[in-house]
Amino acid sequence: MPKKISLTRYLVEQQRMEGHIPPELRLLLEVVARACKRISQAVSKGALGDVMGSAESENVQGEMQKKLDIIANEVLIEANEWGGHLAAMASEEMEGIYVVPNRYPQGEYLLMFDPLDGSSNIDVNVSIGTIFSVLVKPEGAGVSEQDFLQAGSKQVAAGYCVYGPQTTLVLTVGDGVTVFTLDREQGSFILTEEDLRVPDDTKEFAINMSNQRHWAAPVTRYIDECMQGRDGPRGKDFNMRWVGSMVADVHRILTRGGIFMYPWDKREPDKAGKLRLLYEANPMSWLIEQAGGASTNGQQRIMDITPTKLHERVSVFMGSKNEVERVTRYHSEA
Ligand code: P6P
Repeated sequence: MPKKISLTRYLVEQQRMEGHIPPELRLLLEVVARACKRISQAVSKGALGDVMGSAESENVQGEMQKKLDIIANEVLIEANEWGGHLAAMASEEMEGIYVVPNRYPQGEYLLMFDPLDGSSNIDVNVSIGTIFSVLVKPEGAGVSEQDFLQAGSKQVAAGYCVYGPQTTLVLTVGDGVTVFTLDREQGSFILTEEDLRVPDDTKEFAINMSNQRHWAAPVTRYIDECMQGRDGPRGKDFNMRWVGSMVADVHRILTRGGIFMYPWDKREPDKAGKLRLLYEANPMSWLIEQAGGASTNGQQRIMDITPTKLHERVSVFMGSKNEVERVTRYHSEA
């Protein structure tokens, strides 16, 4: 167990010692963490807080919005817009970018987030989370949607906060993956794990099996082999987990290994996949890679993909390196 220091002290020490975190980025990360604390409080109230259920509105993805989706989005916007560290924000819950209003100073960073991922689980008290990604705004006057369309390899910070039995913030700035657990008595995130490592191999896969008849052949081949267990070509039995909340599934994989898959399928052949590249797949891919895992879309490294639109979707295979490489190889062999 590392020394029990607060997120604030960790970021100050990282800024002073490692030079990884310029002052403005440290401020950004502290503001995002503070917003996550507020979201955690709203989420934990449940039915007591009149925050459950649908908001009777749809988001840009055409998905029914939960009240907490909108609350979480507003908390992140209000927390970040005045600090002077951001030029603009983008969110799963907003069609266009949110440019920092002229009444506030503009900064050099771009912040993207899924304010409350897995929100279909809100009403049934299953873990959900906030996913965020930080880019540097390209040189030049003003800010536009085009400035957000950078490959995931350009991220300068990425993380998530999972609202489960514990509220846990998982963060990378390119120097490994660090875990902070919310101490509700103190009201602070406390460092609880450093340098998280995803095992190269696993016996656990995460996929929504109800979509099996819609998968492409390489995915069917990979899962069939896992299901054959120790008598099949893999020579070992596998287990399956699917929470239906990416943050919960990826947190499990970062903690004990596994492979998370949300592949393209025939239901919507024109869509690359269900998950979004900029504020779901890219931040989670960086965390997984920083912990020694791998992340592809079946053909290439997800963080090498240059987005063409803000809410671009992508097919996702991420987690234990040897499993991701195997299912990616099956795609190239198909
Ligand atoms: P399905 C949540 O809506 C989400 O975007 C991810 O968090 C999750 O992994 C996936 O969708 C679950 O999708 O089709 O299994 O409900």
